Amino acid sequence: MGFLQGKRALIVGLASNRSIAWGIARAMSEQGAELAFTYQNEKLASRVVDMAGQLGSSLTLPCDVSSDGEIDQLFSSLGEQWDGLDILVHSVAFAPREQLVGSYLDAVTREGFQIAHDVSAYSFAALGKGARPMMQGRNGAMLTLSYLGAVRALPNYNVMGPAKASLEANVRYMAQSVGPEGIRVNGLSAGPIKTLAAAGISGFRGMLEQHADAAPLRRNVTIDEVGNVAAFLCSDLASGITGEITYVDAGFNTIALG
Ligand code: NAD
Ligand code: 0WE
Repeated sequence: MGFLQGKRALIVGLASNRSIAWGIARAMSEQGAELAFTYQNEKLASRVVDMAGQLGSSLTLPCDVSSDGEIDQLFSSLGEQWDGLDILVHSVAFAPREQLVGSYLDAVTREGFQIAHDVSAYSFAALGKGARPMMQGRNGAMLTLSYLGAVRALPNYNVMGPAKASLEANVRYMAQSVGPEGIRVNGLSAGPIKTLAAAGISGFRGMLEQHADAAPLRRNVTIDEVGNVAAFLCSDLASGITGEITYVDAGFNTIALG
């Protein structure tokens, strides 16, 4: 019997079969969880419906996380299908593309900063607010995806760095807020992986190579490795862990002058 048997998980952030959310969904499904998915817009709907079907799920709902109305609608629709929720996975980030090129102070604008923080950091709190009533009395767990750029400055990640720093602080404040209800909140900081969010970022391939060369394990991580740790963190096996950021990066963050 899987260690997520009987748990219900809502996965936000599936876009393709390369998405980190897909690795997480597969791992959670393997451990016996029942899944629901959201899709950002109608363009992604058919793909998400198809992938959900591959994991035996027919519960797919629209949600653009920049809209309070769509988040409200999401949880009212989910509440009609499920009488409770055990797991919320937030695997969403966005900054306008031109924010992710060149020197930070050249690229950053008030609007770019605001959008990056809204979609990539506030949305976790917003979804957490929506999920909280459905998680009462059942040892719920919330998880978000972060990146090393939250705590180290690196080229081109730019405003996403401050947004991920805000996201990681959100993990700690959300954990403190809902801990008394038995709900845990954690972050998983993944190493670089070639997904849609990484596609078209100039120099990403070189970064993947440098990362693999320097990391203690001398390779990059897969969405399945991230998925397995995500499944663990959201399971009762991790009942003593909350407010924490766990790195799944082949050890890269632990070294210097690798
Ligand atoms: P991805 O492109 O597969 O997933 C990003 C998701 O964000 C997509 O599903 C997209 O639809 C969703 N999204 C963006 N704006 C949205 C909005 N307004 N409303 C709803 N959904 C929205 O890429 P990914 O790499 O799987 O990214 C998932 C998470 O993992 C992100 O938080 C990212 O920062 C993080 N992460 C990625 C890497 C990497 O190298 N790929 C490394 C560490 C952390
Ligand atoms: O968090 C991310 C990427 C998030 C992201 C990606 C895009 C591309 C498309 C946010 N917004 C957008 N906007 C778009 O228009 N990662 C951890 C992957 C990533 O992105 C980088 C990286 C890494 C790693 C950008 C520059 C440098 C390194």
